[in-house]
Amino acid sequence: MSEHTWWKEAVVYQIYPRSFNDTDGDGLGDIPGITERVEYLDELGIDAVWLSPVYESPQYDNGYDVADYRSIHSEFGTMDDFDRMLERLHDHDIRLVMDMVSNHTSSEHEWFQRSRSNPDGEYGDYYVWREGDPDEPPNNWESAFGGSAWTYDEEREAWYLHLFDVHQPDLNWRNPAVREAMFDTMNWWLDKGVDGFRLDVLNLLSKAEGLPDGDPDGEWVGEEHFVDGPRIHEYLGEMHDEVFAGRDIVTVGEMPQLDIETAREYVGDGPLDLVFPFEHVDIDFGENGRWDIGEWDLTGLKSVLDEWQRGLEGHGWNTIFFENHDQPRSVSRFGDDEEYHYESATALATILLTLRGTPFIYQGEEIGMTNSTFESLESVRDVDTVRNVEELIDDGVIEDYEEIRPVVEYRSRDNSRTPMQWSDAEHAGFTDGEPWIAVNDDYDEINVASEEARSPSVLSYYRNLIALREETPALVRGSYDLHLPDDEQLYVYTRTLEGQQVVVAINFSDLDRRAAIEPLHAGASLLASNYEDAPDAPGQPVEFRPYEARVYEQSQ
Ligand code: TEU
Repeated sequence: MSEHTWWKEAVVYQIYPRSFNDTDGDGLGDIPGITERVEYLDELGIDAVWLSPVYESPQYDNGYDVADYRSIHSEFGTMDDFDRMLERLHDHDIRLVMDMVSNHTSSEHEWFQRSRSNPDGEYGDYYVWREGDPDEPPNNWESAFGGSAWTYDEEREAWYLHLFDVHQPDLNWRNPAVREAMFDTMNWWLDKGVDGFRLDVLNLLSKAEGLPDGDPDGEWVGEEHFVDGPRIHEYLGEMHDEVFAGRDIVTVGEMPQLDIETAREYVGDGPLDLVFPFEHVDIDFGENGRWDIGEWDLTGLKSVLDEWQRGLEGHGWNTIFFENHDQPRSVSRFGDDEEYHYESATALATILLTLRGTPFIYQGEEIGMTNSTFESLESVRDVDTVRNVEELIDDGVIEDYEEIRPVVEYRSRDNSRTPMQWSDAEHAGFTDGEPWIAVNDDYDEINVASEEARSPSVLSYYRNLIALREETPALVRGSYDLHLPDDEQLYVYTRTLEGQQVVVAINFSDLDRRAAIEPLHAGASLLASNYEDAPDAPGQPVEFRPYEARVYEQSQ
């Protein structure tokens, strides 16, 4: 962990550039589109932007397949555009966190091209190659996007590993030259003035010696040999020393399959400031995993979040998030995107902005954007969804798309990738052209302009709560305690710091509820609520309406 800790006080906003704001009419968001909206970000009150990849890329995985780490994808703009955006953000005291993809590159990256054409050359050992029978992959590892993690390359006459798409070959981190090349790249961006990195699938860099078969019944076949692998701490230690040390930056490792014990090794005295775990957003997986919908309940959600809150207290620092570009929309998933859209979106905002940790808001979450509809597989753009659905059909698990459509509309990453809804103009004011993915049908109701005109609105609630967090030390640094852990409806916790105590009490359900909120004193005063007529002083028992959230302050 670095000695600079501005990121503990920061609220971060994630921009998925492809879907944020298009200024040149090609239907794809761009960097000038971000620059144009810096005032909007400033008004929201956020302190940093995490920008999903904008590097040159063939875009098979929307930029997570990088073809050149030091140039900007032309559809997004130029390096001059980037510099202007960075300057504008900094003028507004907003920091910029880049997304660094270091586990794999695009197959169009020059390194891969040279690696496949010349096994004995400088780049020959840059990727994970295995020779052998072209009909028999080297092991049974699976790609996160479905199917084998290996593809046979006719040119090199060898197999290469790709834990994600076939166009995303895994780098060979055992090779010191690969590590040096990635560290150089990262230093290059930091020297340019960016303020940190979100590091893509960072705990997958180290693959087990000999690449042994994984448990064929595992959730992600092979994971025991590449998640938190044997040399991961060595690699991240080096990364820390070569890149992060002595800089005033933030580092966030994205870490699939991470548990709390392992997380403690990465943050605190470990090499990173923050990690993104996924346990809390995996609670609604079904019996057959991600492409199946399972039941979730509030006690389950509270218990996972509580475990992370307590598990890192006094040791490291949490990230708090419900959405990103890989997750469906939280109001559709955990809330009620119809009858209680405003109430449940703001109840979620309350949790996001008052738990202990650095909150990450994903674009559109602050206006309560919802899951979309995908009528056919042709309307789906996400490589993860398309490949997995095709595999389920090929394997005979499902007959056709229609059978899995409800799951896609619940879970697909495309749900969060539909264009940002700025207004009720054509294409939600996102583009003058044809958007690369269809705009959500509800854009005429849910959009920034209408949120700005309406009071109260999800957007105004976000603005208020971000400001409140900023001016309330207990909400940032305060210790955390959960109350009523077994209550199926109420989410109640306190944040306490040097005599100041904040009590957060939320009725996370669509039913009324009357309950005594034990930690609340008679002298408490209301700081925020998503119901305008919530009383300033709490009478006991408290009467909650559906999804009512209240934040009180009291002396302690
Ligand atoms: O995601 C990593 C990851 O494991 C998942 O969140 C993944 O998106 C999916 O749900 C499959 O299990 C990161 C990026 O955030 C994602 O957009 C990329 O597709 C992926 O890595 C590969 O770079």
